Amino acid sequence: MTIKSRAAVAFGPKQPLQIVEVDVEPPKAGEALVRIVATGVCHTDAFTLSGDDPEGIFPAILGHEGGGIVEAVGEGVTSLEVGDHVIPLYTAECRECKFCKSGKTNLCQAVRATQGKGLMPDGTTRFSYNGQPIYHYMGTSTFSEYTVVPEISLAKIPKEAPLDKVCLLGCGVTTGIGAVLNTAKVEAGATVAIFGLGGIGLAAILGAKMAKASRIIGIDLNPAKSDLARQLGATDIVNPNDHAKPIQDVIVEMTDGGVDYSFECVGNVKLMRAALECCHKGWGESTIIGVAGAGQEICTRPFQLVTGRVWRGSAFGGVRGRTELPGYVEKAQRGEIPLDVFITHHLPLEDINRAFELMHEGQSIRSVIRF
Ligand code: NAD
Ligand code: AHE
Ligand code: ZN
Repeated sequence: MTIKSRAAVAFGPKQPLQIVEVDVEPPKAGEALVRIVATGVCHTDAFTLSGDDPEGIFPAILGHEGGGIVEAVGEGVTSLEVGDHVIPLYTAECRECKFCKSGKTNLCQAVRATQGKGLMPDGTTRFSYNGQPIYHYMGTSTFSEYTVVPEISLAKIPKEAPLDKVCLLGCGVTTGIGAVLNTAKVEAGATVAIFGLGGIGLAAILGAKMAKASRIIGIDLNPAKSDLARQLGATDIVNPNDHAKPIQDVIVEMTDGGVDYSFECVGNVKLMRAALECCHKGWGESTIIGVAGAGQEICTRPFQLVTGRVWRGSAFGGVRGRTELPGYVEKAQRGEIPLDVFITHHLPLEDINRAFELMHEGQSIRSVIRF
C-alpha cells in the first residue's frame, strides 16, 4: 500500500528544500521500507543541491547519513526483518559482484548504475508528489520520514544504539576514520596533515589518533574549528591565511621535508594539489576524500609522483558497510568513537534549510535532523 511521508524535497538546484508530503510505494523484491528516525546533513548533500554534481538530478529527496527502523520488506528479503535497526548505505555490499569478490575495494557496483540515475534497481522510483516522480539520491534519500532502500544497501545494527547519533556513521565519521585506517593505513608514529576540519576532516583526525600517529596537523581557514580538532587529537593547527607562502611549503618546513600521509577533506582541487605536495619525497601518500564539482580536474607536476609521492582516493572510508559498520557502531557504543562531539545542532525536519545555512556559515560540524 502506498503511504504518505513527510520529506524535504529538492525541486531544483540552488533552491531551498521544500517540506511536503510525498507518496511512497511499498518495497519491491529485494527492497525494504525504512522509517528514518534521524539523519545528518553532509557537505555532499549541499554539493548536489548546488547543481555542481554531474549526477545531480531533480526533483529528488537528498540525504545519505541516516538511521532508521525497517517497517516492511519486499519479496525475497532474507537478511532483514521488520523492526531491525539499520543504517542506509550509499555504497552497497552485495558480496556477489566482481568488486565485492575482489577483496580489493568497497565499491560494490550491484546497484550503482541505477543509483546514480536516482532510481531503484528495477529502474523506477518509489517516490512521487502530486503524481509526478521524485528521484532517489545515493540510494538512501534519508531526508524523508519513510524511504525505500535495497536490502544490500542496509547495514543492520544493534537496537541499543541511539539512531540519532549513530546515523553519523552512515557517512561522515566512518568516511574520515576509514580513509585513515583502511585506505591510507596510517601506522603508529606517522606524521599526518588533514586539510579541512569539517565532519570528515575531524573524523580523519580521530582516525589518525586511533592509528597512534605522532603528529597530526589540522589545516582550515576557519579558526572556529581549531578547538574541536585539538580535542580530537590534532597536535598542530595551521590556518593558511596566517601564511604568505603556499600552504604545502609551510607544512614541508614544519615536518622536515613533508608528512607521511595527507588527506584532502574539502573538495577543492587546488588544495588537493597542496595536500599531495606537502607529502614527503620518496614515500608520502595523499588521499583525496573531498568531492569536486563537474568539470574540475586535479593537476601537479608528474615529478611529484616520479619522486615517490602517491595520490589515492577514498569513498566511504573504504568501508564495506554491511560487514564493517556494526563494528563501528559498537566502537561508538564503547565510547571509542565519540559521536556527540560532532553533533553541533539538532533540528526538526521543518528547519532543514537552516542546517545548510549553518554549514555554509562554518558554524556547524554536523546538524542532526530528527523526524
Ligand atoms: P564541511 O563543510 O563540514 O567541512 C569543510 C571544511 O573545509 C570547513 O571546515 C571549511 O572551513 C574548510 N575549508 C574550506 N575551504 C578550505 C581551504 N581552502 N583550506 C582549508 N580548509 C578549507 O564538509 P564535510 O561534510 O566535512 O565534507 C568535506 C568534503 O568531503 C566535501 O567535499 C564532501 O563532499 C566530501 N565527502 C566525501 C566523502 C567520500 O566518501 N569521499 C564522504 C563524505 C564527504
Ligand atoms: N556524484 C559525483 C561523485 C560524488 C562522490 O564522489 N561521492 C562519494 C561519496 S560522498 C559522500 O558524502 C563516493 O563515495 N563516491 C563513490 C561512488 O560510487 O559514488 C560525481 O562526480 O558524479
Ligand atoms: Zn556524506
